[in-house]
Amino acid sequence: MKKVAILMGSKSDAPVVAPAVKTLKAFGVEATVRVLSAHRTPGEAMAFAAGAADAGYGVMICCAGKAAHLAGVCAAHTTLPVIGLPIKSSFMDGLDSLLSTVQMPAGIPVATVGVNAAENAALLAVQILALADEGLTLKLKERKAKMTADILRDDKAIDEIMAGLI
Ligand code: RP5
Repeated sequence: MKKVAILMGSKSDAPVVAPAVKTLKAFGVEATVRVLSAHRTPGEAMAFAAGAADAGYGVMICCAGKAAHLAGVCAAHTTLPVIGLPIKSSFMDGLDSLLSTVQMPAGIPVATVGVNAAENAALLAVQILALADEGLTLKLKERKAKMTADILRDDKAIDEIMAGLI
């Protein structure tokens, strides 16, 4: 199975990124986590992205806040799918990070998830890898079935829950 590379622009991003690592682990997907910045270590970030396909990675998840150019820079240097995870900043609740990740010029797509949406970034990576892995597809189906069961259980209990709140 191909691996997933998770790059974050700063170690300060780690608490937000952690659920992505946990989710990949739950699916048995091998992940490499690196701190590489588009601005502070541009050469290293570029070299990692350029070599990622040959190194056995199938997807890259790039996490950054503020002027969040990491995903875009990586996407410029690889043909692998790049998932952008915008990290909430102290400015506009992370709208700056979201827009600088998602608004890519034509030709260099970045599949951007929501601000701080680390679990979704990991799930999207698993879904991409699952295209070539039936075992992962099965696990994804099981997870969806559990989610459905959980919501239906909540639906049954909602009158009781509301009564406790009123
Ligand atoms: C970005 O700048 C990082 O991804 C981080 O979200 C933000 C702030 O970095 P630090 O100043 O905390 O290192 O490049």
